[in-house]
Amino acid sequence: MKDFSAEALLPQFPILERRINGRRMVYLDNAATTQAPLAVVDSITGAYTSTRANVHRGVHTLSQEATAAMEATRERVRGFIGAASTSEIIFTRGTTESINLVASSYGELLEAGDEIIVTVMEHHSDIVPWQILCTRRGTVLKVVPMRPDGSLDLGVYRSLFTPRTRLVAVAHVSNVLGTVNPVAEMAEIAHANGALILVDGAQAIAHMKVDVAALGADFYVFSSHKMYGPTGVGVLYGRRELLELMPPYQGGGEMIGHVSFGGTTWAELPYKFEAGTPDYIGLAAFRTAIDWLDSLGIEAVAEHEHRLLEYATGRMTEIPGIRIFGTAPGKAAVISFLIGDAHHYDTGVLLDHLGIEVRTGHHCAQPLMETLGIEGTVRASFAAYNTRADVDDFIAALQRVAPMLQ
Ligand code: C6P
Repeated sequence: MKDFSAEALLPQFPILERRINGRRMVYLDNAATTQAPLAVVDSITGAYTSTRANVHRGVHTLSQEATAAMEATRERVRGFIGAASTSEIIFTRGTTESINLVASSYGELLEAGDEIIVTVMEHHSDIVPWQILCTRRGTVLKVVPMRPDGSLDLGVYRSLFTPRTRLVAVAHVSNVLGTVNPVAEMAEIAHANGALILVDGAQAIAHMKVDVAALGADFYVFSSHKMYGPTGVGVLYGRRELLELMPPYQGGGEMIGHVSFGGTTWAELPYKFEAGTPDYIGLAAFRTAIDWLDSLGIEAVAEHEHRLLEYATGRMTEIPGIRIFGTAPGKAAVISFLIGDAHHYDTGVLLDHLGIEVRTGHHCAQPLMETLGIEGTVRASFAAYNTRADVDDFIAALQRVAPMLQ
């Protein structure tokens, strides 16, 4: 494993030098968006100042360079997640669009009465597209419950399959609980029952090694902005045989073979699913983000984040009145909590006064909140550049605000 020092990364993130309300900022909202290192910012600036031209449309040098930069990212993503071919890497606007693409396109192959299984801890992005599909095609949604610690009940999961089950959609890591779901085992069970599995990797991809083949994922989706990359770009990995069967998601430029009023044919994969001008500059910079993350060593990052998680969790339990939601073994570095009966929003505002940037609310997981019997939580989430000093400041701030709220 590579040597790792979060402190050594800090000069690459000028934003982390910001002061908020006169205090040193501690950025603990990484599950929402991670910050981007200077290398990524430079890559974006470099593209704007030297290679900005539309992709796949020109014979001219600039267009060819822009195209090559974007296609190099496709190959980088392929290698990063262990996909067999760049045909299986579809560029999208992010996790949300990737799931909507599958629900919309693969959904066309489903019939009324076909069943889709999701879990109670899914993000709205992995619930609502399936609900829309159910309304459109008469498919049926089933929900896997969880145990009190926030782990999935696989016994119930197994029992939900019927001959009509077509697809399972599950978060690799819960954005609220930090639970790391056993997706490889879930994939095996799905496949044994003749169903496919879509894995929402939004919260996993920057925090653990992901190999789509080892996981047995038929689809795997994620966003660049949660992995130190630009906003507005993301990935749908899909097994080639499935993508071949699926109809286009959107029509427009680049996704066609030939257009005529007598009938139109589709482009080869992956372009069949990439209508219109993509965010090619963001996509080029996305490769820089992957290079950067890879250079740290994802295992080293994971170990660092786990140490912070353990340290922060241990120190939080010293504070009277704190309730932590999600305690499954092996959980990722996300801590959702409440202080007594205080509203999550009040806690978030007070922490912000002290320079601590955490997320509050339902985290786009309202069905999970309903299950927990709460409206929302305060959530601290860690990334490679967070330090023990960040945790110390966070704990000191909690020690100050907790008595005010109870
Ligand atoms: N969760 C959070 O603060 P997009 O917005 O498309 O990049 O990602 C959506 C999404 C899908 N699945 C999971 C598990 C997620 O965590 C998210 C994004 C952010 O938790 C914003 S709500």
